[in-house]
Amino acid sequence: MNRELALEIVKEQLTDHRYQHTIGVMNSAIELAERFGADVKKAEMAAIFHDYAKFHPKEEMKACILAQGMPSDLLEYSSELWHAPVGAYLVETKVGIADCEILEAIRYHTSGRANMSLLEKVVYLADYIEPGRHFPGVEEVRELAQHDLDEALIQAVKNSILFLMKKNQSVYPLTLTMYNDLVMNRK
Ligand code: DGI
Ligand code: FE
Ligand code: FE
Ligand code: FE
Repeated sequence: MNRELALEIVKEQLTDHRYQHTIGVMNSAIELAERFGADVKKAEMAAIFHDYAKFHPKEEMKACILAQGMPSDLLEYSSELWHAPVGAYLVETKVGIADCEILEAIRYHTSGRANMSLLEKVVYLADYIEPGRHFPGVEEVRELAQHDLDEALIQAVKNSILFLMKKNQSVYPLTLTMYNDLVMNRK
């Protein structure tokens, strides 16, 4: 699928603001893929579709998680986590993207996980540093992303965990696993 068609398909699912975010993630993902040697075309596709399910009705996402045998512990944690695995499923079944690497990058773009593939890392980080993001600490992550993918990811996931903890919110176990994995395998 080419970029124009992909963007046309995803635009229908998103608000204007979220579509602009998607364009930012696409451009950042391409840049990171070029810099760190990931597949640029796959990074572009995964980025375009990463938030495909962002505005899917919660009840439908819940039903999808149960019906498709996705980890049911997702339902105990923030509903913000759901659009990632549900998005991967919809992008496969409704959009017709069959590439497993692209689908996994969509599936894990919110929670992260241990042993992330290069493509998963690129999409996760692009989602965090795209030019439209303005949260505290993002500039430091952007600078790290100039030369060290894993250090940038550690900083990004650490910021996210601290952000959730400051609000006394739960942290999904895979996110903690992502942090531990990156820190324990630090070069
Ligand atoms: O969809 P986006 O807003 O572009 O970004 P995202 O898919 O990374 O979603 C992040 C949201 O998910 C953010 O509002 C925080 C929320 N969230 C809730 N629980 C967790 C969580 N994010 C992570 N990484 N881990 C959690 O346990
Ligand atoms: Fe998202
Ligand atoms: Fe994210
Ligand atoms: Fe996003």
